Amino acid sequence: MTDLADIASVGRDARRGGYSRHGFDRAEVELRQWFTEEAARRGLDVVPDRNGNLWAWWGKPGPDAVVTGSHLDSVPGGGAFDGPLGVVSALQAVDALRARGFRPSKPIAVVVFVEEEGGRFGVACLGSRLMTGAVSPEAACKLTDPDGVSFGEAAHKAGFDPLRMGRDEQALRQIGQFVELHVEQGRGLDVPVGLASSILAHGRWRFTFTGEGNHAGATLIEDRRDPMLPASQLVLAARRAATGGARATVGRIVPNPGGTNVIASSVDVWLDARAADDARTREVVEAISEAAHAAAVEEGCEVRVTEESYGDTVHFDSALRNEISGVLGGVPALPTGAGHDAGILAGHVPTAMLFVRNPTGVSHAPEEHAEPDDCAAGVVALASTLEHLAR
Ligand code: HGY
Ligand code: MN
Ligand code: MN
Repeated sequence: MTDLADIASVGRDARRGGYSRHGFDRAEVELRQWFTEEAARRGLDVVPDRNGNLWAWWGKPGPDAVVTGSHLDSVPGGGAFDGPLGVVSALQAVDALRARGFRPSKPIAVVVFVEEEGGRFGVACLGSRLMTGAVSPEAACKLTDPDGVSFGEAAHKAGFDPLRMGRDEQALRQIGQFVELHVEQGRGLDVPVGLASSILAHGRWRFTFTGEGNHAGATLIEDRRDPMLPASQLVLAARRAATGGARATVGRIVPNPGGTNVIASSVDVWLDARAADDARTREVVEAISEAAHAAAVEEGCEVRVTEESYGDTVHFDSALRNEISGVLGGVPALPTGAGHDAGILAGHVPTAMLFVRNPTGVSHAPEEHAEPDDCAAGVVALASTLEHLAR
């Protein structure tokens, strides 16, 4: 908790509440600096990889390492635990292992992935997707933030060479197992620690509605082609389509130009849709797209849909999960609707996730919270897991 307190003032968002810490922005760069100092204080060698991720090594970097860690960036106005709890718990687990004189027979690494939330450049898990090749460096470096700054420029400014980015075979070969500790983001865990069984299929789609910008007062209703109308229909269609456990969310609508007395000329709407499998997710998005197109035609507007990111359902490695559950004396396994870097790595290396109880289940909001005793239980569980895997 003192480590979390150390960074509690970094990236506070006075307007939204909570934290806004995004890939390579000032707050996240400050957190990278904090992580580097904390790792160095423990004698861990911090080695940035070529995709913007940081690796702190206990032992010489080598194949079959036991890797843990998470991310330090947040959603806009996010909570204090989503991401940082996994990084801080990893450092605390190293301390606990050192305190009991454990000497790992394999390298152990604590990794911090960049832009996990996609809060600045729009694609979630960008650092782990670049490392696994799930996103090409060309596509990633072209992504821009709301001010038009590209990921490539921001990465370059932070000391990374965009031309060297891309699938990192060496980094992947070094990972024997990856175990990410994370605050639970729903209300599925009623004991201090659990394990993840699966992640919903999920993606992000951008809908751009185009009509005719005009004067809010001088334009008769019958003369309007107002893109805000089909945009609003999309929001309602998303809720209608999200049945049977599926989820569909519009959390971001940006009218252009965005004046109170101006009929927008275009409106961008981002849809986040998730469901138990690929077919169901696509079905939900299809239903919403149909409603959006019909509403656009009704209002004399055009609409363009772009899929910005997508990941199929993740089923975590049951052998590794059962092995860890055994080490911990049997903890519940639960599915999650939240995406994680562990979800990206699960397709490449044996991967598991430890969850720490979230008493309210609220996440991606300033009210996100985990009790100190449960956080401590998480550190104990992670330390036991690392000791078992690296013995
Ligand atoms: O959106 C997610 O599920 C994750 O927090 N990036
Ligand atoms: Mn998150
Ligand atoms: Mn997270």
